[in-house]
Amino acid sequence: MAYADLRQFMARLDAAGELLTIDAPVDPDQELGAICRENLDEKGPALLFTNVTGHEGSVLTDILGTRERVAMAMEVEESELIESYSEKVRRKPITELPLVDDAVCKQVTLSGDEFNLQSLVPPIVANQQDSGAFINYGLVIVKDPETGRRNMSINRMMLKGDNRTGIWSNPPAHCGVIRKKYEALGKPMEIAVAIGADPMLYIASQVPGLNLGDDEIELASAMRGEAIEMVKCDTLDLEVPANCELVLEGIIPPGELETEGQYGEYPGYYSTIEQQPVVNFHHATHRRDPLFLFSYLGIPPTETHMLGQLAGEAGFLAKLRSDVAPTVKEVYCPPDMMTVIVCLKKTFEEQAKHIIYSLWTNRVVKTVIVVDEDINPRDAERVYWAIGTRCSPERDVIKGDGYCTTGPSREKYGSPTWQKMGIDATEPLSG
Ligand SMILES: Cc1cc2nc3c(=O)[nH]c(=O)nc-3n(C[C@H](O)[C@H](O)[C@H](O)COP(=O)(O)O)c2cc1C
Ligand SMILES: [Mn+2]
Repeated sequence: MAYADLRQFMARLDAAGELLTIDAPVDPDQELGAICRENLDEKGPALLFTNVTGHEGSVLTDILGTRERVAMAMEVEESELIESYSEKVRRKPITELPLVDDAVCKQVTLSGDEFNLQSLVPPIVANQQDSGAFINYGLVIVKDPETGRRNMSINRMMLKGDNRTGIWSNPPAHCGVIRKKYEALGKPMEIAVAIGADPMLYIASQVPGLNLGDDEIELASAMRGEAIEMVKCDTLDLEVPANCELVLEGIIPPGELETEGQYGEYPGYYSTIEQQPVVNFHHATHRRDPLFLFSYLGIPPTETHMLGQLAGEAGFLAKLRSDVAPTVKEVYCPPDMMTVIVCLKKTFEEQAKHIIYSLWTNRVVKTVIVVDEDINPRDAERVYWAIGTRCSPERDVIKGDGYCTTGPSREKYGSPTWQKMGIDATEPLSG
């Protein structure tokens, strides 16, 4: 049975000893983030903070921080995780999502003067040099103005006061592409942010390789085996999952950009300050005592890396097997999300290079290492050995340039584009 909502999943975590409740007062300014950091490093449980200074409700974090918890969210054994994920993301989306009138996310309505974003959102400044507090685990729901198709993604939103936030979308991601369409039309973009929902929505929101027009909520429905009930927004022509904790309704005006960031990003560095769109929120609905969901972001491991690793290992294996190398044995994605190690039974000499070029098209992937089938890709020392003994840098280290950057890095030469690297650490076939 699929989880009906976040609370059911939280109860399941609790029953499995995977939830720690922290009743002591915790400062949302860096203290909460520091606790999450340490907890992630120790592969600790999900954390429920019931006493966040300056915030009335509880804050739940790190729900998908380990493979074990992702397996619980997908209702499979940990050993079946990759196989199950691969099968579920290939399911036919459930396109008929029931619209309900009576939804728990509408238990409380805040409109007009009653609406105050600050009273709904804990002011979490996760890392020391973040430019302020961010909402960073909201399900951002928008519609393509040309096709009317819905898109759901996770995008950080910097709190700016006056019910206003920033929003950041990687330009090639759908949310960014759709916003550009509204911008070109000179039209405001309606945006709903659903906070706290069935964990499958978070997993589905991070599935790579979807097409513009693919609705992540329809996919999540297929992945959990049951349609997600939706409810109409009060003030927008958008629908949101009916059982979520909190819904924020707002508008992105065209032609308005403001400074956004800096922000501690998934590669482990701060993003730079840039001009980005803003969101003006004007309305909210929520459950009584809404849970707020937050995800610490920074150096791996984090939830973001956990989901990236899972998507990478399952997705790249399927892609490579159907694309350039049916004889790929295994794919290992270390938690950094930028490196992929492919274990291959090579059938033609150039095959490792084909794999490298094929994986570079993924925007997060930076370094691809290909090893032979006798090397366990998860054993770093064996991988180093293979590189040391089977790779001729002149021919076997290949480089690509001109890719768009996906996050801040500390490369030395300040290139505006991203370079990529491939290491063919396979033996010659004839050898
Ligand atoms: C906690 C978390 C925060 C994220 N923040 C952002 C963000 O601020 N901007 C962004 O473009 N992607 C962010 N992502 C990644 C996107 O949600 C992801 O790439 C998604 O697939 C984009 O979907 P889309 O192509 O439909 O827009 C975040 C992911 C997670 C797990
Ligand atoms: Mn999308």
